[in-house]
Amino acid sequence: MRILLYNPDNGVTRNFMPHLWMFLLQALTPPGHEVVLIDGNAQPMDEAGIARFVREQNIGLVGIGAMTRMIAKAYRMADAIRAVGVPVVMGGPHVTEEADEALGRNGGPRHADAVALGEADETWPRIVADAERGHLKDIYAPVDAFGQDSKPSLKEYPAIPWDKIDLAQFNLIPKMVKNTLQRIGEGWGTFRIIPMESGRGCPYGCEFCTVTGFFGDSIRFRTNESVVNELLLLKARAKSEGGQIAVFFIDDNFAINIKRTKSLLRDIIAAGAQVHWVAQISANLLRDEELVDLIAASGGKWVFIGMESIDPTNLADVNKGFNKPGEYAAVLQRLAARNVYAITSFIFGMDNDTVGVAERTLKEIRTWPAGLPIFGLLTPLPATPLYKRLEAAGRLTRPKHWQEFIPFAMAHTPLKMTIEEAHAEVRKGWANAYSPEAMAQAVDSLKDKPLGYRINIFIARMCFRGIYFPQMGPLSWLKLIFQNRRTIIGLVKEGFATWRGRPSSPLPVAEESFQTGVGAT
Ligand code: B12
Ligand code: SF4
Repeated sequence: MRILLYNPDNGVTRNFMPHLWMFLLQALTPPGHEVVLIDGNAQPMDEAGIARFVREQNIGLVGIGAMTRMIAKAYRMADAIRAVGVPVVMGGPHVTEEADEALGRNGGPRHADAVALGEADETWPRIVADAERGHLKDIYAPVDAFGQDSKPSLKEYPAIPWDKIDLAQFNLIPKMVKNTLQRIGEGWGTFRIIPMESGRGCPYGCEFCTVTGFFGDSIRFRTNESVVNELLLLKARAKSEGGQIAVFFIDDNFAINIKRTKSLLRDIIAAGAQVHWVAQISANLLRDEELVDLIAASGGKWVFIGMESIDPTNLADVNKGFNKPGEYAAVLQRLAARNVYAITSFIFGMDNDTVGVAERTLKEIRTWPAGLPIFGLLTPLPATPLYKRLEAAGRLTRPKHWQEFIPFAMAHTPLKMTIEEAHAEVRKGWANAYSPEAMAQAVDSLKDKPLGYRINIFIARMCFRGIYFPQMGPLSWLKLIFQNRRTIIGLVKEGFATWRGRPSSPLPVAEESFQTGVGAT
């Protein structure tokens, strides 16, 4: 049977990174089937396009995975596929919580023939076998022999065959410069950010987050050996095709068990498996100097920190009191001292937020080392404690907000400001943090570092700006380049001067500029 695994586009940004679930399920598919992957962010498709694809490619089963924000698109695509007679199985965090919606059991239309609840590592082979026999069940739940909810152990993690998978759709290097760049230094013909997990689960239970409910509060880890081998495979692939890779450790809290993280990082270093990597780590765990040393030595370049708010009352409200705003600056300095920078994520519209929250947050950010701030709105995702609290309080203004997804729009009323005021605060956060002046300041703040760091922060910031401001077409990029022309001219001049000063090393900038794991959003 030919199986298509499809992830819908998020409708806002191009994907800088493919989704891990597709590669994982591909690796877990029993022999005898062929699995095709399409990520809508890399290969945009509409309903007619996917219906044509499944017919022409003789696809016998389609698996669709989606977060809440893409679910409306996922349902439309599923409807189009089912209309041409091909069964659809859906999985992922949204349908796990809203299985009745996907199966049309709550009064709405049916979108999926089957739903895989929770982690599907163990149910997927059964789903494939049932689909082949034409006997798909409605629901596949990961349960043990006693019918109890069971979480897959990651000790027997499958080897994802990165050396063989067709990754053409995930190359971030534009086609027109690919051939030229392939010849630069160690080769830049391809640049891919690859998702990898080293563990699952998070005990912290922040109120707005799906993770503790979905993956559980006890953490399961892969063996160090399996992670190291995967890194080595990816490294070898990049080398063999004259390209580069960076890895995004998608663990929700990569250092949740500091002892184990240190041991993994030591093993990576010992095996020479370092690649440039990004990971999510909460600020409280970055107090450990030795951990930060190992992060830097093992290739860590960017750390995503869910700071959420600079107001301790807000943090306590969402059960994230372990974040201490008073230590944010010190944590970022500690990272920057090792040339590791941070993606700092903030949520506005929290219950203690008032008008002016953006300016107050920006004022703090300006005192920190250069990084990549991002601003979102508190969003009640299905089945989270936040959703339940707001629902009980009658505060949800759009209880089924996912049925009509609107980027950066609240679905409930904050306590101390209006929805419109919260939207204006987010806009202000993005507009100020990514203004040409802020871009220039970020570049300038790294003036004592090699040029590559300045180029990287600039490119990463240009791309991150696109999370909020639509900049998908060439025209919007041209406008952006024009607005930032002074910084660009400065960097080009400096690059030219460096190149002329170091004739024996023809392309030093390219070598240095690969400092960031985050290429484009
Ligand atoms: C990596 C990641 C991202 C990446 C993008 C995704 C990517 N390219 O990988 C980035 C950093 C960009 C990102 C951004 C956001 N993310 Co995110 N992200 C994650 C993260 C940390 C890991 C995802 C992952 O690969 N997990 C590991 C795989 C193995 O798990 P999985 O995807 O769930 O797949 C398993 C099962 O769900 C199931 N399954 C999944 N799909 C399918 C399909 C089929 C057919 C079947 C059978 C089974 C199946 O089987 C898999 C194996 O067991 C998760 C948290 C988490 N730990 O999962 C959040 C998470 C998915 N993100 C979340 C959110 C909310 C966001 C944002 C909206 C945050 C924001 N406010 O801006 C943005 C939106 C992004 C966008 N523009 O679309 C939520 C989604 C909750 C929900 N109900 O939708 C999660 C769960 C975290 C949370 N805080 O609750 N994210
Ligand atoms: S620490 Fe991160 S992953 Fe864990 S519950 Fe909080 S927000 Fe979710």
